[in-house]
Amino acid sequence: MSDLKALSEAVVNGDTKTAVTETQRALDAGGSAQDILNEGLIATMNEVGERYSKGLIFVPQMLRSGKAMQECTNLLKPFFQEGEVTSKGKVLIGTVRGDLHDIGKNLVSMMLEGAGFAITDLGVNVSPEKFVEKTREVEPDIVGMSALLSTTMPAMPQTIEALEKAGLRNRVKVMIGGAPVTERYAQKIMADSYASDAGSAVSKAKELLGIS
Ligand code: B1M
Repeated sequence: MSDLKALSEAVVNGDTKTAVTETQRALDAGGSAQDILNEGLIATMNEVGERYSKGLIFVPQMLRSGKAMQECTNLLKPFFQEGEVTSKGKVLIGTVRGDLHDIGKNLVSMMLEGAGFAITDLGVNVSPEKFVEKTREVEPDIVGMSALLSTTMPAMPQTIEALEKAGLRNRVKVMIGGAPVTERYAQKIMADSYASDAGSAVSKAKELLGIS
């Protein structure tokens, strides 16, 4: 899809206005929202990460790219809304303590919501105590945790432990994800499920609750 090149460039440059225009242009040209998301946006954020790793860009540029991506994702949201909310189950989701990355977590929320789950999104930098408090209040079927930093991954087992101590662990399924997280890590910390991307988060969530 050559049209997505301009979108990708705009996201890399943190040019939100052009990125949004290009997203709309791609949709108007009949592009699928899924392709625009995967090829135009997610792939571009990986490129942004590589540029940051190589020292070609710095945190402010990364932040601008993130903002551009979020705005474009908002435009795509209606295309992923198919199911009837609340019919599938309740998901409490957040990015773990110390971690401010929310683009992936927001995509997972968007896809789950589109598939019919009711979402309570706790945002970023969510402490184990907050997860516990909200689990009591919301009574979710699934607690979802996202982490993008290797340094914040330990907050996942800490949250699971906090749920255990509060006597809530056996009332919920725990799903985890985020770029540094692996299936193996999920098994190690005794999470119930791991999803590598937003699409598989939906199938894993359904699997966890035994629905098709
Ligand atoms: Co940061 N950052 N960042 N960053 N950032 C990474 C993660 C990094 C890999 C960049 C790099 O070095 N190449 C690196 C982490 C290294 C590591 O720990 N291994 C890094 C760093 C170092 C940092 C700072 C420490 C930089 C600094 O300050 N010196 C700092 C930390 C701040 C903090 O959190 N305390 C920081 C800050 C930021 C910004 C704020 C500027 C910005 C975030 C903006 C925002 O989120 N609102 C930012 C960004 C944009 C990135 C990169 C470039 C892009 C992340 C992203 O949005 N990807 C990232 C590089 C990269 O990932 N390649 C990087 C797109 C998104 C769709 O993918 O989040 O992986 P992802 O989500 C996927 C899956 O992982 C999965 O589904 C999603 C959709 O398919 N998934 C789940 C995610 N959560 C899930 C939960 C589930 C299931 C699946 O179940 C519940």
